Amino acid sequence: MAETLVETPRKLDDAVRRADEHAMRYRGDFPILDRKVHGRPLVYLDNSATSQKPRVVLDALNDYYTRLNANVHRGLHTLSEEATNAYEASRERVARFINAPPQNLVFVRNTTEGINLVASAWGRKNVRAGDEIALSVMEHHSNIVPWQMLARETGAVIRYFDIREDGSLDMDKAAELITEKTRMVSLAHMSNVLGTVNPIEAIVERAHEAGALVFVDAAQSVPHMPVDVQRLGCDFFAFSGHKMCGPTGIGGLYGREELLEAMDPYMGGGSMIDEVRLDGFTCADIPEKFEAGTPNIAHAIVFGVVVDYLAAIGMERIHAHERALTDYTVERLEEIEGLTVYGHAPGRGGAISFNLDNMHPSDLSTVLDRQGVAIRAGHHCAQPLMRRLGTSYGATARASVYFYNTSDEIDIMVDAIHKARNLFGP
Ligand code: C6P
Repeated sequence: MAETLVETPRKLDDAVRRADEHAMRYRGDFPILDRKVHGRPLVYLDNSATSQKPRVVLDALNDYYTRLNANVHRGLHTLSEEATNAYEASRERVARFINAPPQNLVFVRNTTEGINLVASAWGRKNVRAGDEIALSVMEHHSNIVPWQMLARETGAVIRYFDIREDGSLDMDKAAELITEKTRMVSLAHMSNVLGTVNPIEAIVERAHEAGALVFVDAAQSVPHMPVDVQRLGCDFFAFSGHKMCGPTGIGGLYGREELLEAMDPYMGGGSMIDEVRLDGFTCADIPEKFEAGTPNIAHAIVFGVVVDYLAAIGMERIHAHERALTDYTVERLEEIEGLTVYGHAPGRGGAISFNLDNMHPSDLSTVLDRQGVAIRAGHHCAQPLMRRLGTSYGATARASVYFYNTSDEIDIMVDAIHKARNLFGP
């Protein structure tokens, strides 16, 4: 490694050493990683909440406003044409990143908006009283509340997959939970609390047999592993740019063509229409039908730069890096007396939740912050899961890694947890 953050005499296995080398190749791309917090080098382990942004993204944003700024799909002047071309070229690149046709990719603000769009625009048209929607107890609130709103409005019933001891989805109940009454199965691809990667292809097979659709909440998977919506076979799929090195306020919603075509618009206004008369309107084609109003042009264009940056690193390599670092993190955390790690499903991803006996996770997070270590503490927008896990404070601490994190940083966090333990007593 070109630079070490702490001196640790630990023997690292080859996979972790490769992950460290990989991280050191890219850390320099992220200016924020050079800053200090409370006089200590920043150790940023809150990547599931939002990732840091590389210089190419910062530069692209500056370049857009410096050189290109104009509204899209409206003007005939040069700037507007160039901005429109860049916006649509970015759609193509982002769509290619998940192996979707560009017209099937709607630019949305984030995963939350993608789920709300479908729960509202598809749900109101297709869900009736007594119909069922299947979710799981590990879902983020963004993949629970929009469906609960739809259920309230329509009289539909929501049923939940449980989890097994290791935090994996309990598939034994799949036949009971997905029946001919089920209209939609909506699941996280990767849990933001347990790191569990759910068996989407098996769910899709079961759901389609029963005549139900599948929505994949991919907020935590797209940034961290290769994904191919056509291979998954899902019907809808949503993700957020800010968790994958992009800016906030831009994300993607993929939907199968015939479903998007058949759906009514989510919002009305400029850009989503073909024609408006005093007695009514007709809609634009997909995906514009779902992009009412001036979109987040700058960030949509930068999203294309983001996926090119990640593709150049290689999603397989990012995934391998994080698998090695996740195993290392879990192993090191479990050396700490009185510490419980939640989630041991095989192939789990790098959102690693844990609790120390007799210490509120917020206190732990505050002590770690004093050492320059940023983790998240709280319910992680997954209160039903906190209850299901029986966490003492309805909360956990969570470290979440990305491809720029090293084992040295994990060691710094572990040392800081030991300090917190000494401070608050065992
Ligand atoms: N989870 C976390 O710290 P938005 O806010 O729309 O970009 O993403 C929502 C969302 C949906 N599903 C899953 C599985 C998620 O993890 C998130 C965001 C962040 O865990 C913020 S609460």
